[in-house]
Amino acid sequence: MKKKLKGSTELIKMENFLAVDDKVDIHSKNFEKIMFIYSVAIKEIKNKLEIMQDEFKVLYNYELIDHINYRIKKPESIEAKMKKKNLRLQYRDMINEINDIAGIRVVCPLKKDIFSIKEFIKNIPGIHILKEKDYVNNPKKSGYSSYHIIAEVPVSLSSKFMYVKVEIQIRTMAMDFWASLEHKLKYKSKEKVTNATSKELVSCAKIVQKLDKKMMLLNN
Ligand code: 0O2
Repeated sequence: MKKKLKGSTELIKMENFLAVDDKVDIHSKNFEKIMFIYSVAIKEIKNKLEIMQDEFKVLYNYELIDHINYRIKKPESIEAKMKKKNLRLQYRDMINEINDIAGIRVVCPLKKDIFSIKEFIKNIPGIHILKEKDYVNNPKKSGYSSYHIIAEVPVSLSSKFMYVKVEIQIRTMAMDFWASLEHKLKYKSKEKVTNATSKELVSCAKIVQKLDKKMMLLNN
């Protein structure tokens, strides 16, 4: 669908921005162009989240958001994820199937904040929510806990306007502590983690859940 917006700004699909049937080449100009678009999407959503963070501090004297991290997925990790998902190494599959090329993480003090933040995000004007994954109420087998939103964020360039996919992860400081360590130890490690270590990690995740519960009670 193509639609004219105000003036000469044209709504285009990200797929129309380049030759999507081309093979993904992480050293090409095309790849650089796409990564630029993802980086603009991150700026757009980061800006909104920072305003939310300041708004709660200034207007309500409440630290809703402790900090915000963001990243563009490394080219090698994009390729690796495409191979793992058995995708064709074409831009079309990369754009349509890899949801976390642009990733932003919102870290908050309390578990209840996660659900407030996700509602505020869903109400941001212009944002399209594509998918939600509640690993807070349903942690992964690994013990991983976080709330994920896959959304399309409006990106405006000088004469083009498009929706770009971003993955937003929302988690408490305690969940973040666990996930960062586990990620270093297991998720990205070349070495196989033993069953015993995996079990220890699951038991640590349970301690994190208890901690988050206690912090909520204390806060109440
Ligand atoms: P990295 O290095 O963080 O980028 P889908 O969106 O359904 O097509 P996907 O992307 O596998 O499939 O979804 P999922 O399982 O929700 O994972 C998305 C991201 O969540 C991961 O990205 C991690 O960042 C994080 N994540 C998921 N499971 C775990 C886990 O067990 N431990 C930790 N520490 N993080 C996890 P990547 O690309 O896998 O990794």
